[in-house]
Amino acid sequence: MQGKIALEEHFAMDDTVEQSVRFSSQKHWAELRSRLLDACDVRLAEMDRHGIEWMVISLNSPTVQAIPDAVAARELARRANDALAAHVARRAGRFLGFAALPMQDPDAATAELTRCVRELGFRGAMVNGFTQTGDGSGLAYYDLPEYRPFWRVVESLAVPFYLHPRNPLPVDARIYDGHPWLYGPAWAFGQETAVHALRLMGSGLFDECPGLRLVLGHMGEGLPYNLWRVDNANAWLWRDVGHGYPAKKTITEYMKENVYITTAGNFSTPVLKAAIEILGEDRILFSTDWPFEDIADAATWFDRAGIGEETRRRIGRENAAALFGLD
Ligand code: GRE
Ligand code: ZN
Repeated sequence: MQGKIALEEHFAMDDTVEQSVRFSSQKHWAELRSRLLDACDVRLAEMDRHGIEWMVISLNSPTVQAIPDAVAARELARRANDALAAHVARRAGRFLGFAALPMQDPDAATAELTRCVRELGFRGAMVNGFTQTGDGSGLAYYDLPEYRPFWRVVESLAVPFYLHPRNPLPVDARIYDGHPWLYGPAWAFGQETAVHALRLMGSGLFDECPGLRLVLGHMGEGLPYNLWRVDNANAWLWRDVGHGYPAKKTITEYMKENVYITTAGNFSTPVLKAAIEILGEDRILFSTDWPFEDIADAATWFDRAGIGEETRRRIGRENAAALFGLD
């Protein structure tokens, strides 16, 4: 399919690229590193070869979210966003930007997103999970009340917020002790991000901000498959014993009304078909997760998946075009 739009697509800067080394084998690191640092040429050639017209680019993970010092986080976010804006400007018509945000300080995050959208033309934010605070052991999840003014501004700017994975801190991940393969994309990323998304939905955030749009990668981090069970349990458990679910609707309703999922890094046709059936084809967006995944793998799979041409056009382009106001 020609004209695809992809939106979980990463780059790195010289001082953030090393954070991705742990996700690579030694054999592949030189290539992954150069693809992360490549602003343009390799990326664009891959896009041309595989029918991707637009790529929304974002900084690698966890970077800004792993800096407990709010001032340092603000400076890195600003520098990354300025660098990304320069890349995007060089390829107008092909590249768009997602802002990195210093969530350590909700006011600074609000100001940076506003600057990125209004002055740099960015189309939303990509935030790498919880933010570390204090001495680095503090965790901020964005359902906390201090983030509500931030969310109201995201809603009013009418841009999506992409919640991207990061690993849990080791102290919070004893279940993975002795099984390091479970960290990262194999399991921990999805587990961490799914729970964060559930916190956002269950907090009532989307009742207060009904126009807010959240994006989850990796086919929804496992959530579509489990929605029935989450809502079923919640329907009879929460009411009389105070389960801390102030939200007005079910998780399924928020997933269908406020959340988009992308195909980034999850190229399984049965999973895609289940997601279409559970959420509807208008909630799903094509992405690759370059350069942690190959554009060729993502696009070859997607272009051939047995979902029908009209559905393919919606997921491959039209849903994202509508979300970003592109066509
Ligand atoms: C990602 O950003 O999506 C990612 C990583 C590291 C490994 C795999 C992966 O940052 O998908
Ligand atoms: Zn990613």
